[in-house]
Amino acid sequence: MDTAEIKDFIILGNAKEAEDWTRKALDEGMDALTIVNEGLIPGMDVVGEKFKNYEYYMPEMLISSRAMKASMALLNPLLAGREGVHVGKAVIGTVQGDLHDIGKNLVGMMLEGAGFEVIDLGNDVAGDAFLKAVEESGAELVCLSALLTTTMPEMGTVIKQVQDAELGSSVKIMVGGAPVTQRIASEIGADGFAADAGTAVEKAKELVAAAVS
Ligand code: B1M
Repeated sequence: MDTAEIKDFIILGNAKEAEDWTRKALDEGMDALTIVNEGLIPGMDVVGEKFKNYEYYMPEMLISSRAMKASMALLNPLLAGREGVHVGKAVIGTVQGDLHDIGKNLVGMMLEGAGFEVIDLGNDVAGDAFLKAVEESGAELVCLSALLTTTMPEMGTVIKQVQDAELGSSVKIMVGGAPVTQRIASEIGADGFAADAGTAVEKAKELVAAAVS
């Protein structure tokens, strides 16, 4: 089977076809990570580009995201159960007041695909919830997403809350989302910033290595 097919199902938002294709590919022995890396992520990359170019609007975005989730539901248990690919534990969420979660979900999915254990708190997440999740899970990384200029400052609030909890250098914080820049990330005291889901994985690995050293 050709991963170009699942990529197209994601772009077109065909959830049923994406699910059936994934099931069949796994039955035929295709590697779960190959499906993520060669099918789902490139598919969502195209969807993201179409968004930027005003070719796709919210409904298309949501149905593509639903197709991706249908496939991921079959892949997640296989990725999570892999021995030797666990590279770190990350708590991820969209900050309080912000309901946008498509990009955050993509970042979470990419992290899982790369071997991270991901604790997804969803959207509109209060600082206390981030802190509680970190303390309970022992995660080395907190990933904050914000899509609104009005909710970006909330990332700074969460960062301060985590810093005040004195967890030391064992916890690193990465921020991202369309309006976020490296300059803003530095200003609010984040340890790292990534502009997209692909670079988020590289940055996450870098930060986790720094957290445990
Ligand atoms: Co809203 N929205 N929205 N929206 N929405 C934007 C963000 C906006 C730019 C649209 C516009 O005006 N042109 C604008 C924000 C303006 C601003 O603040 N500067 C906006 C607004 C104003 C609003 C409302 C206020 C509208 C209203 O009600 N008047 C409202 C706010 C609700 C709230 O949150 N409280 C609102 C609501 C919504 C919906 C609920 C309808 C829906 C969200 C559905 C959902 O997410 N489940 C929605 C959507 C879909 C969008 C747009 C159209 C698309 C966002 C998206 O999913 N992009 C957006 C306009 C646009 O971008 N063209 C818009 C695709 C996604 C893959 O990209 O999220 O950027 P993105 O994620 C990328 C990177 O940013 C990065 O990686 C991802 C993949 O590469 N990334 C990270 C993201 N998080 C990261 C974290 C990291 C690292 C990288 O590390 C931790």
